Amino acid sequence: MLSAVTISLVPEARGGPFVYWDDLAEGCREAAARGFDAVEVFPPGADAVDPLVLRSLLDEHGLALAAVGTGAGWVKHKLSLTSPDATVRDKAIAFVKSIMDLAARFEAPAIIGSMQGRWGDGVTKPEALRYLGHALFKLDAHAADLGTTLLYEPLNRYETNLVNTLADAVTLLNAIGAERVKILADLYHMNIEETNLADAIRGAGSRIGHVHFADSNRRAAGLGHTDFAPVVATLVEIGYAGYLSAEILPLPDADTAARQTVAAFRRLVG
Ligand SMILES: [Mn+2]
Repeated sequence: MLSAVTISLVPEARGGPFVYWDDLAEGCREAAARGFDAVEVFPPGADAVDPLVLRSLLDEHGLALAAVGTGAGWVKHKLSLTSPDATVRDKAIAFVKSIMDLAARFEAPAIIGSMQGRWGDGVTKPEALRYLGHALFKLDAHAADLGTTLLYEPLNRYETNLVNTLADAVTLLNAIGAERVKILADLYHMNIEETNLADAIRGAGSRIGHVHFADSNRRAAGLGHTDFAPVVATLVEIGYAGYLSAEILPLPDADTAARQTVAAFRRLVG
């Protein structure tokens, strides 16, 4: 397993679970100084990141790109894959594709989290799940064209009412036959929704393509009450070799959160 840390370039997401903010170069410099293997970037849009600049920053600091978030499509542009408006759904798919195109240049996946939206306000649950399945089916094909993968993230009940557990995500992905869509297991969301973290990870098994490494309160691992030992043991058991990416609040400050994460990662993973 490898370590990663989040960098947000989206002012509208302020208060969200990102360690570094606003400055890609500074975020990469700090990530490398703390000893992370990779960065996970949350951009306002695909055109906000110059691939040549990102490439030189990653090379300069010996970092990889772990993943790229698409949440700004919702936070900034109010796009959703399950909007009642077909035009909005199409724009949401186009937004995700543009992020996938950027990420694929770095052999990284894009993440679908808040872009999945929710049912209600003109959309029934079956309709929303149909829209989501349709979107993931199309995006799975786009991932195949790019030779990449896509990450789909179940969220806790306060952030979506569509898919809250890893098991429900497996059911959804099996139903549409998606081959290149992997599940993002976010340990903070799971802490709210799963009966048992280890059992949920074991159940999703090889479907898991990325992990958001956060404690029970969305702070750095070790600053909440999650027991990480069985979580990491189960990730080892299923053969998970991807990232543990710190999508966490920068508390008490970004540097302390980063140092705490690296210390926990080294203690747990070695
Ligand atoms: Mn997450």
